[in-house]
Amino acid sequence: SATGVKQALISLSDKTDLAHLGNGLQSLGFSIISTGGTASSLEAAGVTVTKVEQITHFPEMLDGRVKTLHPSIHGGILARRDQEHHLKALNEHGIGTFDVVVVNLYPFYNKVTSGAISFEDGIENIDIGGPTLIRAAAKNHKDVLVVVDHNDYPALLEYLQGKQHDQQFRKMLAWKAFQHVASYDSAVSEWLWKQSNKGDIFPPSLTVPLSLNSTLRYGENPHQKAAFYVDKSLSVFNAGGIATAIQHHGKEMSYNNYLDADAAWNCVSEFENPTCVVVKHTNPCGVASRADVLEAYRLAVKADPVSAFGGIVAFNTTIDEDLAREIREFRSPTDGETRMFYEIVVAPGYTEKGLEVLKGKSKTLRILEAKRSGKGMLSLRQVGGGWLAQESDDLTPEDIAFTKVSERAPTDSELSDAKFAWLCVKHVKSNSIVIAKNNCMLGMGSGQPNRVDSLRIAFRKAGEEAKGAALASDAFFPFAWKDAVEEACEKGIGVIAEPGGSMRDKDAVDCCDKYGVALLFTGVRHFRH
Ligand code: 93A
Repeated sequence: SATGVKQALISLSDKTDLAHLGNGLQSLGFSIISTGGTASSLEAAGVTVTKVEQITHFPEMLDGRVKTLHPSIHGGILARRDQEHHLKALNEHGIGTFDVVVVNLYPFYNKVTSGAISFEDGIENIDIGGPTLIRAAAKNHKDVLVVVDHNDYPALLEYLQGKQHDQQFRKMLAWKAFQHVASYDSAVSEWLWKQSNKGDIFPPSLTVPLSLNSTLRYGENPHQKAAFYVDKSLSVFNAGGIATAIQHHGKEMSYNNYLDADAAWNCVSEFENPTCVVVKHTNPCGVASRADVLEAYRLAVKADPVSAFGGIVAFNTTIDEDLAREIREFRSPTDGETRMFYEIVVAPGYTEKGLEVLKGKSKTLRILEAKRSGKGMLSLRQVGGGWLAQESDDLTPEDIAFTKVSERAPTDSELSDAKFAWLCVKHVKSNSIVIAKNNCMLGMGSGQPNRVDSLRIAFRKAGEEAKGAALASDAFFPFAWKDAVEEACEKGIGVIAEPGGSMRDKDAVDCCDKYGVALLFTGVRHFRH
């Protein structure tokens, strides 16, 4: 500093590892300046501290709103050490330079997500002085080391001891500092938006605080570099979903693993009864609900054993020892011999024994524990140069009237099959057709550029079992209605559920009446592109 003493400014809300930091800096000959609470903690740890007030000759005022906002502090951080007149100005005013600034902010984020706090309390938890210190130090990182994360204390001390000479260290700290402030401000702005707008989820601009969770081995293909970011938005973080899942076992998650696990988890989370969903390439290829979850599992695999091999298996119930054993041992219905192989198992929980047994299936099997995703989420998808935002598709069969438009009304079991098929079809990529019976998906067709092909694929998978089953179509049957609806009727389907709304609706009704098939209009569709 100007007086030849090295000075460090420390002001921390999160005081993790503070004693270690304070002692480390002190033994390196630093004089330590701190705000009230931090100074007390340092003193308690046996570190000698100068209070900020002794430097500013001002008391902390306005209930702490103004503590460090003073030229004696900010001059000492911002002065350019290579500019004579800067140093001269410091000298004239008796200001010493700071070489190290360690700050973390008021826990605004934790406060506003911890439950009901008043608007006034939220406002008081907006840190002003802290970000100002961080930004000033980060701007002058050439001469000031700025630390915002206690995980960086060891590296800071090593750097000051001359033990590490990373040329980029100062820049990395400055980058991290601005990131820290930026995500802090985005949390504040998101909260304010929510406070001032009645549930409108589309603000005029979006600041999504995305935090790097991990770099991935590669993207969809090995020649694409990839990374995984976690959304730290107030509304999204802690709202469940695959990004916050705990991995108990197995190989690291890949880019495609995240996509598939997300699809499986979202689908299985829709069901109330014990349910198993098998996903391959983001599409459910097997879905079954049963009081006995072991049976649900076997049926979900049997729906399409070829696709299920190497797939993702999701449950909405805790996996206990019996179920784990069944998952471990179950042999492919294709040959009755090969044990089924999966990439991932995901469930809301595991018993101790269940987890142990499942871990024994293979070293690589990824075992995930996830929380049900919240509803009313903002869904974002990238297109070249922009993002599309929409509300998540939260409609369930309970929200929908399955209106009979045919002569014949569906039987109770047909109606229940239609609702089950409808819930499945929502999670299959468009154009999608699902055939289901007795709470079990028998066949599905997905992603075809026309509905007739999807329908043929679904029937091929369902085979003879399609007779008397329910068929759901994510959107109405357009001019090709005749092929599709008639084909379904000819194959012996019992009931069809579709949105309706086509100019040719009447033809579809007439066709169903001709075959005595029950036709239900949902009035809503479930495109998933
Ligand atoms: O109220 S503030 O916005 N005004 C300030 O001048 C100020 N200076 C530091 N908050 C301020 N801080 C914050 O106080 C820091 O960011 C840190 O989180 C906290 C540390 O306070 P204490 O040392 O009293 O526990």
